[in-house]
Amino acid sequence: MTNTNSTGHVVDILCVGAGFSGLYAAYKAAEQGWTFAGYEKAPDVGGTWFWNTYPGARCDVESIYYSYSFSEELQQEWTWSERFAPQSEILRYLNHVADRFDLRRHFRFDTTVVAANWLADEQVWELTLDSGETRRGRYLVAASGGLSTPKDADVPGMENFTGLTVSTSRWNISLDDLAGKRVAVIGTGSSGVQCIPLIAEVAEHLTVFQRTPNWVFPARNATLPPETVAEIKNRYPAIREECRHSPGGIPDRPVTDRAFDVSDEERQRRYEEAYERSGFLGVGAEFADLLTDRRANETAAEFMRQKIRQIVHDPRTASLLEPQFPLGARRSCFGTGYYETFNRPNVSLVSLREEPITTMTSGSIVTEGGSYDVDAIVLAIGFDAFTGPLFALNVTTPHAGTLRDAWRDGVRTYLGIMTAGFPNFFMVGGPQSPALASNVAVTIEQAVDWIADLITYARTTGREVVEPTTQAQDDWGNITETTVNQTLYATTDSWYRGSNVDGKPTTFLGYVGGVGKYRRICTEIAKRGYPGVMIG
Ligand code: FAD
Ligand code: N01
Repeated sequence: MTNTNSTGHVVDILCVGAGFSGLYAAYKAAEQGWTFAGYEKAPDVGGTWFWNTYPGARCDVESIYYSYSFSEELQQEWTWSERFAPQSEILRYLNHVADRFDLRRHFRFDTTVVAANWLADEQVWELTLDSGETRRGRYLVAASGGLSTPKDADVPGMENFTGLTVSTSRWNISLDDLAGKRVAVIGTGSSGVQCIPLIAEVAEHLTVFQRTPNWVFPARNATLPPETVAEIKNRYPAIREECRHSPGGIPDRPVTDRAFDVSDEERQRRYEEAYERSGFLGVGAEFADLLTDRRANETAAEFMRQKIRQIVHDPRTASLLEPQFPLGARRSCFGTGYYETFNRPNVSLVSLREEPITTMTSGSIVTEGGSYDVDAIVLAIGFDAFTGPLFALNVTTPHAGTLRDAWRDGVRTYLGIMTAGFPNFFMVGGPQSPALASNVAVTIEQAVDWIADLITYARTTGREVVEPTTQAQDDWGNITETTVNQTLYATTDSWYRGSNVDGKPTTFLGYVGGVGKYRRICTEIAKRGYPGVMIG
């Protein structure tokens, strides 16, 4: 069970990535008695929580749910300090998990996988590492993350700027380095929304360059009192079970009535209550039809726009901050003092819709409307989601070619876990899985368990090679498309659809039917002996 396989030696499981997914894959392999060799480009475990160390980084799914459920001992001994733990605490947790279950020894760090080739004659995967060494294994698990490849800095003129430049997803400075400086933040998704208020506190002046305003709900973070922690620990198994069978991977708050089933006053009252509650079951989930009916959605959207106008003093700034796309149709943001930040005298907002960036000089950002002198630029421009890290693996088989070729017109998967033409290749939290719109920790555990069950099933019948049929894959593609087309997600461009990256095919990258329903589908398939999978 050690990560020492040399060329020629074949381990059971090769794995890329040592975040939430890779760590659980290593745990599972050890439990099954399988040999496992994991590779991680970072110097340590943590994945997302290793790389995204920008000020204000924290989860927005409550930590008591956004954590592993596989070990009762682990969930009893670990205590989350806050409702939404900061990045440093989540990283500490993942390090604790690695140590607690002795997982670190299964990974080689500071090692990037640059190619993965299926050797059809030998029926093994061969990884090429950045050192030039090769490693072989029967199964390849891409635990490489959905949001692990930063988007290229596609802002005009970046190469001219000679001041400090830092990206939220590869943060390598301290907040103090921005103290007293004229700072620009480009991007107002979840990362921008979390760091903007903190940068504003130290910068001499902060200019926020916003292209699309997003919906920002108050995070309402708080420390977790000991009695709440005790109560959770008491009920943890039941809470986890609820998460597994819920729509979003968090305990559900089922609503059946629709926005126009109630009076205007009642609707307003309920939105107010939901706004105080916040979280993923806040305003956007107050009525059953908010993500399927545009008129219904507009009632919630207008409620939130009013909040923005109430908070932000300058009417023009408030109006620039008001999103115009349906509430929740992109990944919503959860902020602490976000809108309030725009009332500070040292903060200004530039709408890139009104004045796009044309170029930069050594010390300024030039837009169609003017020039802004800055000492530092913070890029919060997001990720090449899902396909970015997968394509970088150069996964190739003799008959299907590269994954990039196979998915030239858009992603094609079976359950978001496998893909036709690529035997013994698995993705954890992959595209077309519920990872995009759920508590990802739940989806990760479920995917790893399902993969392990499939391998075990194949092996107990004396077989080693598993690959989905194109029919099963097409069927899954149709299910994900049909499901999303019933929602307002389908109406809006964002990384959810791949439209944030130039040239990327715009297919929706997730299954939005809910983690509970997805689990039922996957379990049923397993019970029926994996009818969509060729096992040989
Ligand atoms: P990652 O954590 O991304 O780990 C993948 C690892 O693979 C990385 O360490 C990477 O270096 C490594 N890797 C990739 N390619 C290679 C290669 N070729 N060679 C070697 N190593 C490679 N989800 C939630 O559910 N709730 C949240 O609150 C939440 N907050 C988030 C906050 C931020 C700032 C971000 C960016 C994402 C957040 N997410 C959240 C999504 C988050 O990515 C997942 O929850 C989860 O951390 C994914 O774990 P993972 O192990 O699958 O991938
Ligand atoms: O990235 P994003 P993110 N010029 O793609 C703008 C998770 N996460 O890192 O929308 C100017 O959402 C872009 O504008 P537009 C979460 O799942 C969670 O913030 O393309 N602007 C947008 O405003 C999240 O959804 C947390 O018009 C440019 C922003 O940059 C996902 O990660 C925290 C630009 C990018 O927003 C990604 O979030 C952080 C350009 N060339 C991340 N290119 C939690 O809170 C892009 N933009 C748990």
